[in-house]
Amino acid sequence: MPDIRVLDKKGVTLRKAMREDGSALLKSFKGEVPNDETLMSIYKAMLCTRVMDDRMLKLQRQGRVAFVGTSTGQEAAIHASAAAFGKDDWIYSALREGGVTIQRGMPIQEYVAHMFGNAEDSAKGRQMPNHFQCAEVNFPSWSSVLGTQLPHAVGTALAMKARGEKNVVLAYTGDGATSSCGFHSAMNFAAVGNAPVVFVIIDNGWAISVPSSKQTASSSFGAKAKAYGMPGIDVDGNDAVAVFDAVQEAAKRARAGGGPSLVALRSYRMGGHSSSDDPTRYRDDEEVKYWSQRDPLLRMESFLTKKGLLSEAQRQELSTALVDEIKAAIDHAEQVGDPELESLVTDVYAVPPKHLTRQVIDALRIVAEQGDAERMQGKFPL
Ligand SMILES: Cc1ncc(C[n+]2csc(CCOP(=O)(O)OP(=O)(O)O)c2C)c(N)n1
Ligand SMILES: [Mg+2]
Repeated sequence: MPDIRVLDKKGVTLRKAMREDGSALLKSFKGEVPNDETLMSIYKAMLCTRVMDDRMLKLQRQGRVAFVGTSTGQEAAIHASAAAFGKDDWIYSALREGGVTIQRGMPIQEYVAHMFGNAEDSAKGRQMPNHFQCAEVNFPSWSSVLGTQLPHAVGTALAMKARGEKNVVLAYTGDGATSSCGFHSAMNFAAVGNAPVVFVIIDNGWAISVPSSKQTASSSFGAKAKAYGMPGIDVDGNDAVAVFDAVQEAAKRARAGGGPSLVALRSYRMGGHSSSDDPTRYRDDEEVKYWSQRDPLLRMESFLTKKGLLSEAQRQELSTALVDEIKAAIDHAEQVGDPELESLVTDVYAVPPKHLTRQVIDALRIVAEQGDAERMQGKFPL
Protein backbone atom coordinates (compact mmCIF):
# COMPACT_ATOMS: atom_id res chain seq x y z
CA MET A 1 0.00 0.00 0.00
CA PRO A 2 1.57 3.33 -1.04
CA ASP A 3 1.88 6.00 1.61
CA ILE A 4 3.08 9.56 1.87
CA ARG A 5 6.67 8.49 2.44
CA VAL A 6 6.99 6.42 -0.73
CA LEU A 7 10.43 7.07 -2.16
CA ASP A 8 11.06 7.46 -5.84
CA LYS A 9 14.04 5.97 -7.66
CA LYS A 10 16.43 8.69 -6.49
CA GLY A 11 15.38 8.32 -2.86
CA VAL A 12 13.47 11.62 -2.74
CA THR A 13 10.42 11.85 -0.54
CA LEU A 14 7.51 13.14 -2.58
CA ARG A 15 4.52 14.72 -0.87
CA LYS A 16 1.44 12.71 -1.79
CA ALA A 17 -2.23 13.05 -0.90
CA MET A 18 -4.00 10.16 -2.61
CA ARG A 19 -3.35 6.51 -3.32
CA GLU A 20 -1.69 5.66 -6.62
CA ASP A 21 -5.01 4.39 -7.99
CA GLY A 22 -6.91 7.46 -6.77
CA SER A 23 -9.25 5.29 -4.70
CA ALA A 24 -8.88 7.36 -1.50
CA LEU A 25 -6.84 9.93 0.36
CA LEU A 26 -3.87 8.63 2.32
CA LYS A 27 -4.46 8.62 6.08
CA SER A 28 -1.12 10.36 6.53
CA PHE A 29 -2.23 13.32 4.37
CA LYS A 30 -2.96 16.30 6.60
CA GLY A 31 -3.10 19.01 3.94
CA GLU A 32 -5.89 20.96 2.24
CA VAL A 33 -8.24 19.12 -0.12
CA PRO A 34 -9.84 21.47 -2.69
CA ASN A 35 -13.61 21.85 -2.31
CA ASP A 36 -15.87 19.88 -4.68
CA GLU A 37 -16.31 22.77 -7.09
CA THR A 38 -12.55 23.32 -7.36
CA LEU A 39 -11.92 19.60 -7.77
CA MET A 40 -14.38 19.47 -10.65
CA SER A 41 -13.00 22.59 -12.31
CA ILE A 42 -9.47 21.13 -12.11
CA TYR A 43 -10.75 17.90 -13.65
CA LYS A 44 -12.58 19.69 -16.48
CA ALA A 45 -9.42 21.65 -17.29
CA MET A 46 -7.37 18.43 -17.29
CA LEU A 47 -9.85 16.75 -19.61
CA CYS A 48 -9.94 19.74 -21.95
CA THR A 49 -6.15 19.70 -22.27
CA ARG A 50 -6.13 15.95 -22.94
CA VAL A 51 -8.77 16.25 -25.67
CA MET A 52 -7.22 19.38 -27.17
CA ASP A 53 -3.70 17.89 -27.35
CA ASP A 54 -5.00 14.75 -28.99
CA ARG A 55 -6.84 16.79 -31.63
CA MET A 56 -3.97 19.23 -32.24
CA LEU A 57 -1.43 16.45 -32.71
CA LYS A 58 -3.69 14.86 -35.34
CA LEU A 59 -4.04 18.22 -37.11
CA GLN A 60 -0.27 18.60 -37.11
CA ARG A 61 0.15 15.15 -38.66
CA GLN A 62 -2.32 16.19 -41.36
CA GLY A 63 -0.29 19.33 -42.06
CA ARG A 64 -3.02 21.66 -40.82
CA VAL A 65 -1.08 23.23 -37.91
CA ALA A 66 2.70 23.64 -37.89
CA PHE A 67 3.80 22.63 -34.40
CA VAL A 68 2.44 21.11 -31.18
CA GLY A 69 4.00 20.49 -27.77
CA THR A 70 1.61 18.26 -25.85
CA SER A 71 1.00 18.15 -22.08
CA THR A 72 -0.22 14.56 -21.99
CA GLY A 73 0.67 13.00 -18.61
CA GLN A 74 1.21 16.39 -16.96
CA GLU A 75 -2.40 17.56 -16.65
CA ALA A 76 -2.63 17.28 -12.85
CA ALA A 77 0.62 19.19 -12.35
CA ILE A 78 -0.52 21.93 -14.72
CA HIS A 79 -4.16 22.44 -13.78
CA ALA A 80 -4.11 21.71 -10.05
CA SER A 81 -1.25 24.19 -9.60
CA ALA A 82 -2.98 26.93 -11.62
CA ALA A 83 -6.18 26.41 -9.60
CA ALA A 84 -4.42 27.79 -6.53
CA PHE A 85 -4.32 31.29 -8.09
CA GLY A 86 -6.99 33.96 -8.44
CA LYS A 87 -8.01 35.97 -11.48
CA ASP A 88 -5.88 38.98 -10.53
CA ASP A 89 -2.73 36.90 -10.10
CA TRP A 90 -0.33 36.55 -13.04
CA ILE A 91 0.92 33.36 -14.62
CA TYR A 92 4.13 32.97 -16.64
CA SER A 93 4.29 29.69 -18.53
CA ALA A 94 6.68 27.48 -20.44
CA LEU A 95 5.75 25.28 -23.43
CA ARG A 96 3.14 22.99 -21.89
CA GLU A 97 0.94 25.15 -19.68
CA GLY A 98 -1.09 26.86 -22.42
CA GLY A 99 -4.28 25.07 -21.34
CA VAL A 100 -4.24 27.28 -18.24
CA THR A 101 -5.50 30.14 -20.42
CA ILE A 102 -8.74 28.20 -21.00
CA GLN A 103 -8.91 27.21 -17.33
CA ARG A 104 -8.76 30.94 -16.50
CA GLY A 105 -11.52 31.85 -18.96
CA MET A 106 -10.00 32.33 -22.41
CA PRO A 107 -12.40 31.00 -25.08
CA ILE A 108 -11.45 27.72 -26.77
CA GLN A 109 -11.91 29.54 -30.08
CA GLU A 110 -9.04 31.88 -29.20
CA TYR A 111 -6.79 28.96 -28.26
CA VAL A 112 -7.41 27.30 -31.60
CA ALA A 113 -6.93 30.58 -33.51
CA HIS A 114 -3.44 30.80 -32.04
CA MET A 115 -2.62 27.22 -33.07
CA PHE A 116 -3.47 28.20 -36.66
CA GLY A 117 -1.80 31.64 -36.44
CA ASN A 118 -4.79 33.06 -38.30
CA ALA A 119 -6.26 36.57 -38.41
CA GLU A 120 -8.02 35.98 -35.08
CA ASP A 121 -4.83 34.91 -33.29
CA SER A 122 -4.07 37.46 -30.56
CA ALA A 123 -0.37 37.09 -31.49
CA LYS A 124 -1.29 37.83 -35.15
CA GLY A 125 0.56 34.74 -36.33
CA ARG A 126 3.92 36.10 -35.18
CA GLN A 127 4.60 33.36 -32.65
CA MET A 128 5.26 29.69 -33.17
CA PRO A 129 2.04 27.79 -32.41
CA ASN A 130 1.72 26.56 -28.81
CA HIS A 131 3.15 29.83 -27.41
CA PHE A 132 -0.02 31.18 -25.81
CA GLN A 133 -0.81 34.60 -24.44
CA CYS A 134 -3.98 36.17 -23.08
CA ALA A 135 -3.95 39.64 -21.56
CA GLU A 136 -7.50 39.25 -20.20
CA VAL A 137 -6.40 36.41 -17.90
CA ASN A 138 -2.95 37.82 -17.00
CA PHE A 139 -1.06 35.22 -19.00
CA PRO A 140 1.88 36.79 -20.86
CA SER A 141 3.37 35.23 -23.95
CA TRP A 142 6.18 32.71 -23.62
CA SER A 143 9.48 32.98 -25.45
CA SER A 144 10.99 29.71 -26.68
CA VAL A 145 14.28 30.77 -25.10
CA LEU A 146 14.28 28.60 -21.99
CA GLY A 147 14.04 30.27 -18.60
CA THR A 148 13.51 33.82 -19.87
CA GLN A 149 9.98 33.93 -18.45
CA LEU A 150 11.34 33.51 -14.92
CA PRO A 151 13.06 36.90 -14.43
CA HIS A 152 9.99 38.50 -16.06
CA ALA A 153 7.79 36.76 -13.48
CA VAL A 154 9.95 38.01 -10.63
CA GLY A 155 9.90 41.56 -12.04
CA THR A 156 6.12 41.43 -12.13
CA ALA A 157 6.01 40.14 -8.55
CA LEU A 158 8.37 42.89 -7.35
CA ALA A 159 6.18 45.48 -9.08
CA MET A 160 3.10 44.10 -7.30
CA LYS A 161 4.95 44.32 -4.01
CA ALA A 162 6.13 47.88 -4.68
CA ARG A 163 2.54 48.92 -5.45
CA GLY A 164 1.25 47.30 -2.27
CA GLU A 165 -0.99 44.90 -4.22
CA LYS A 166 -1.95 41.58 -2.68
CA ASN A 167 -1.56 39.62 -5.90
CA VAL A 168 1.02 36.91 -6.53
CA VAL A 169 2.77 35.41 -9.53
CA LEU A 170 3.06 31.80 -10.63
CA ALA A 171 6.19 31.02 -12.65
CA TYR A 172 6.35 27.68 -14.44
CA THR A 173 9.51 26.05 -15.68
CA GLY A 174 10.54 22.63 -16.96
CA ASP A 175 13.31 20.51 -15.41
CA GLY A 176 15.65 21.32 -18.31
CA ALA A 177 15.20 25.07 -17.92
CA THR A 178 16.47 24.89 -14.32
CA SER A 179 19.93 24.80 -15.94
CA SER A 180 19.36 28.20 -17.55
CA CYS A 181 20.80 31.52 -16.40
CA GLY A 182 17.23 32.82 -16.17
CA PHE A 183 16.39 30.27 -13.49
CA HIS A 184 19.36 31.28 -11.34
CA SER A 185 18.80 35.03 -11.75
CA ALA A 186 15.11 34.72 -11.01
CA MET A 187 15.49 32.52 -7.93
CA ASN A 188 18.18 34.78 -6.50
CA PHE A 189 16.37 38.03 -7.25
CA ALA A 190 13.09 36.68 -5.89
CA ALA A 191 14.57 35.54 -2.59
CA VAL A 192 16.67 38.68 -2.01
CA GLY A 193 13.68 40.90 -2.85
CA ASN A 194 11.14 38.76 -0.94
CA ALA A 195 9.03 38.71 -4.12
CA PRO A 196 5.47 37.28 -4.01
CA VAL A 197 6.15 34.52 -6.53
CA VAL A 198 5.75 30.75 -6.60
CA PHE A 199 8.16 28.85 -8.84
CA VAL A 200 6.68 25.59 -10.10
CA ILE A 201 9.08 23.16 -11.76
CA ILE A 202 7.31 20.50 -13.76
CA ASP A 203 9.84 17.70 -13.90
CA ASN A 204 8.49 15.55 -16.71
CA GLY A 205 11.52 13.27 -16.78
CA TRP A 206 13.06 14.71 -19.93
CA ALA A 207 14.43 17.86 -21.55
CA ILE A 208 14.08 16.71 -25.15
CA SER A 209 16.49 13.71 -25.01
CA VAL A 210 18.27 14.61 -21.75
CA PRO A 211 16.84 12.72 -18.76
CA SER A 212 16.16 14.58 -15.50
CA SER A 213 18.79 12.41 -13.81
CA LYS A 214 21.46 14.08 -15.97
CA GLN A 215 20.08 17.59 -15.58
CA THR A 216 21.30 18.22 -12.04
CA ALA A 217 23.52 16.74 -9.34
CA SER A 218 21.19 18.14 -6.65
CA SER A 219 19.38 15.48 -4.62
CA SER A 220 16.09 16.76 -6.07
CA PHE A 221 14.69 19.76 -7.94
CA GLY A 222 12.95 20.94 -4.76
CA ALA A 223 16.28 20.86 -2.92
CA LYS A 224 17.55 23.67 -5.15
CA ALA A 225 15.49 26.15 -3.12
CA LYS A 226 17.74 25.84 -0.08
CA ALA A 227 20.76 27.51 -1.65
CA TYR A 228 18.65 30.52 -2.63
CA GLY A 229 17.11 30.88 0.83
CA MET A 230 13.50 29.93 0.17
CA PRO A 231 11.33 26.93 1.05
CA GLY A 232 11.27 24.08 -1.45
CA ILE A 233 9.28 20.88 -1.69
CA ASP A 234 9.05 17.83 -3.96
CA VAL A 235 5.55 16.66 -4.77
CA ASP A 236 3.93 13.83 -6.69
CA GLY A 237 2.89 15.85 -9.74
CA ASN A 238 0.36 13.27 -10.91
CA ASP A 239 -1.63 13.66 -7.68
CA ALA A 240 -3.94 16.65 -8.24
CA VAL A 241 -4.79 17.02 -4.55
CA ALA A 242 -1.14 17.00 -3.42
CA VAL A 243 -0.26 19.50 -6.15
CA PHE A 244 -3.07 21.87 -5.19
CA ASP A 245 -2.22 21.61 -1.49
CA ALA A 246 1.51 22.32 -1.93
CA VAL A 247 1.06 25.15 -4.42
CA GLN A 248 -1.79 26.72 -2.44
CA GLU A 249 0.41 26.73 0.67
CA ALA A 250 3.19 28.49 -1.27
CA ALA A 251 0.72 30.99 -2.80
CA LYS A 252 -0.70 31.82 0.63
CA ARG A 253 2.79 32.40 1.99
CA ALA A 254 3.61 34.74 -0.89
CA ARG A 255 0.30 36.62 -0.48
CA ALA A 256 0.94 37.10 3.24
CA GLY A 257 4.35 38.69 2.58
CA GLY A 258 6.33 35.51 3.28
CA GLY A 259 8.20 35.64 -0.02
CA PRO A 260 8.93 33.11 -2.75
CA SER A 261 8.82 29.32 -2.69
CA LEU A 262 9.78 26.50 -5.01
CA VAL A 263 7.47 23.57 -5.68
CA ALA A 264 8.89 20.72 -7.77
CA LEU A 265 6.27 18.47 -9.33
CA ARG A 266 7.37 15.00 -10.41
CA SER A 267 5.44 13.99 -13.50
CA TYR A 268 6.06 12.49 -16.92
CA ARG A 269 5.94 13.57 -20.55
CA MET A 270 3.94 10.78 -22.16
CA GLY A 271 4.46 12.03 -25.71
CA GLY A 272 7.44 13.28 -27.63
CA HIS A 273 9.10 16.60 -26.81
CA SER A 274 7.10 18.11 -29.65
CA SER A 275 5.48 17.10 -32.92
CA SER A 276 9.00 17.12 -34.42
CA ASP A 277 10.44 14.59 -31.98
CA ASP A 278 10.66 10.79 -31.99
CA PRO A 279 11.17 9.75 -28.34
CA THR A 280 11.57 6.04 -29.23
CA ARG A 281 15.14 6.96 -30.29
CA TYR A 282 16.23 7.74 -26.73
CA ARG A 283 13.91 6.19 -24.14
CA ASP A 284 12.67 2.74 -23.18
CA ASP A 285 9.15 1.50 -23.81
CA GLU A 286 9.24 0.06 -20.27
CA GLU A 287 9.53 3.55 -18.82
CA VAL A 288 6.57 4.81 -20.84
CA LYS A 289 4.57 1.77 -19.76
CA TYR A 290 5.42 2.41 -16.10
CA TRP A 291 4.12 5.96 -16.34
CA SER A 292 1.08 5.15 -18.45
CA GLN A 293 -0.07 3.09 -15.46
CA ARG A 294 0.15 6.30 -13.44
CA ASP A 295 -1.97 8.47 -15.72
CA PRO A 296 -3.03 11.56 -13.72
CA LEU A 297 -6.35 11.88 -15.56
CA LEU A 298 -7.43 8.31 -14.76
CA ARG A 299 -6.29 8.78 -11.17
CA MET A 300 -8.36 11.95 -10.82
CA GLU A 301 -11.38 10.26 -12.44
CA SER A 302 -11.12 7.42 -9.98
CA PHE A 303 -10.82 9.87 -7.05
CA LEU A 304 -13.86 11.89 -8.16
CA THR A 305 -15.91 8.78 -8.84
CA LYS A 306 -15.21 7.39 -5.37
CA LYS A 307 -16.15 10.77 -3.94
CA GLY A 308 -19.49 10.65 -5.77
CA LEU A 309 -18.67 13.70 -7.89
CA LEU A 310 -18.36 11.99 -11.27
CA SER A 311 -20.19 9.18 -13.06
CA GLU A 312 -19.22 7.41 -16.28
CA ALA A 313 -22.18 9.03 -18.05
CA GLN A 314 -21.04 12.50 -16.91
CA ARG A 315 -17.47 11.79 -17.98
CA GLN A 316 -18.63 10.85 -21.45
CA GLU A 317 -20.91 13.85 -21.67
CA LEU A 318 -18.10 16.25 -20.72
CA SER A 319 -15.72 14.61 -23.14
CA THR A 320 -18.19 14.68 -26.05
CA ALA A 321 -19.02 18.33 -25.38
CA LEU A 322 -15.30 19.20 -25.49
CA VAL A 323 -14.71 17.23 -28.69
CA ASP A 324 -17.66 19.06 -30.32
CA GLU A 325 -16.60 22.51 -29.14
CA ILE A 326 -13.02 22.00 -30.30
CA LYS A 327 -14.20 20.66 -33.67
CA ALA A 328 -16.43 23.71 -34.19
CA ALA A 329 -13.50 25.99 -33.25
CA ILE A 330 -11.26 24.22 -35.79
CA ASP A 331 -13.90 24.43 -38.54
CA HIS A 332 -14.19 28.15 -37.86
CA ALA A 333 -10.41 28.71 -37.63
CA GLU A 334 -9.86 27.16 -41.05
CA GLN A 335 -12.28 29.65 -42.62
CA VAL A 336 -10.70 32.73 -41.08
CA GLY A 337 -7.61 33.21 -43.24
CA ASP A 338 -4.19 34.63 -42.48
CA PRO A 339 -3.44 37.91 -40.69
CA GLU A 340 -3.18 40.95 -42.98
CA LEU A 341 0.36 41.48 -44.27
CA GLU A 342 0.23 45.08 -42.97
CA SER A 343 -0.06 43.71 -39.43
CA LEU A 344 3.65 42.78 -39.61
CA VAL A 345 4.59 46.22 -38.32
CA THR A 346 1.65 47.13 -36.09
CA ASP A 347 1.71 47.15 -32.27
CA VAL A 348 5.46 47.63 -31.93
CA TYR A 349 5.93 51.31 -32.78
CA ALA A 350 3.44 54.18 -32.40
CA VAL A 351 4.59 55.17 -35.91
CA PRO A 352 6.40 52.36 -37.79
CA PRO A 353 9.89 53.48 -38.96
CA LYS A 354 10.39 54.19 -42.65
CA HIS A 355 12.48 51.08 -43.42
CA LEU A 356 9.79 48.77 -42.04
CA THR A 357 7.05 50.63 -43.87
CA ARG A 358 9.10 50.23 -47.05
CA GLN A 359 9.39 46.47 -46.47
CA VAL A 360 5.63 46.15 -46.07
CA ILE A 361 5.04 48.12 -49.28
CA ASP A 362 7.50 45.80 -51.06
CA ALA A 363 5.80 42.71 -49.63
CA LEU A 364 2.39 43.96 -50.76
CA ARG A 365 3.76 44.69 -54.24
CA ILE A 366 5.27 41.18 -54.52
CA VAL A 367 1.95 39.61 -53.50
CA ALA A 368 0.14 41.77 -56.07
CA GLU A 369 2.61 40.76 -58.80
CA GLN A 370 3.27 37.10 -57.97
CA GLY A 371 0.42 36.03 -55.68
CA ASP A 372 0.72 34.85 -52.08
CA ALA A 373 2.94 31.95 -50.97
CA GLU A 374 1.28 28.57 -50.54
CA ARG A 375 0.31 27.86 -46.96
CA MET A 376 3.31 26.43 -45.04
CA GLN A 377 5.65 27.05 -48.00
CA GLY A 378 9.07 28.06 -46.71
CA LYS A 379 8.22 26.81 -43.24
CA PHE A 380 10.91 26.53 -40.62
CA PRO A 381 11.65 22.80 -40.17
CA LEU A 382 10.18 22.45 -36.70
C1 LIG B 1 18.21 28.81 -23.79
C2 LIG B 1 17.75 27.62 -24.61
N1 LIG B 1 18.56 26.55 -24.73
C3 LIG B 1 18.17 25.48 -25.46
C4 LIG B 1 16.94 25.47 -26.07
C5 LIG B 1 16.50 24.25 -26.91
N2 LIG B 1 15.43 23.55 -26.18
C6 LIG B 1 14.12 23.74 -26.48
S1 LIG B 1 13.10 22.89 -25.47
C7 LIG B 1 14.39 22.20 -24.62
C8 LIG B 1 14.16 21.26 -23.48
C9 LIG B 1 13.30 21.85 -22.41
O1 LIG B 1 13.16 20.93 -21.38
P1 LIG B 1 12.34 21.27 -20.08
O2 LIG B 1 12.74 22.60 -19.53
O3 LIG B 1 12.47 20.10 -19.18
O4 LIG B 1 10.83 21.43 -20.60
P2 LIG B 1 9.92 20.32 -21.29
O5 LIG B 1 10.09 20.52 -22.77
O6 LIG B 1 10.38 18.99 -20.84
O7 LIG B 1 8.55 20.65 -20.84
C10 LIG B 1 15.61 22.65 -25.14
C11 LIG B 1 16.94 22.25 -24.63
C12 LIG B 1 16.13 26.63 -25.93
N3 LIG B 1 14.92 26.70 -26.48
N4 LIG B 1 16.54 27.68 -25.18
MG1 LIG C 1 11.25 18.45 -19.00
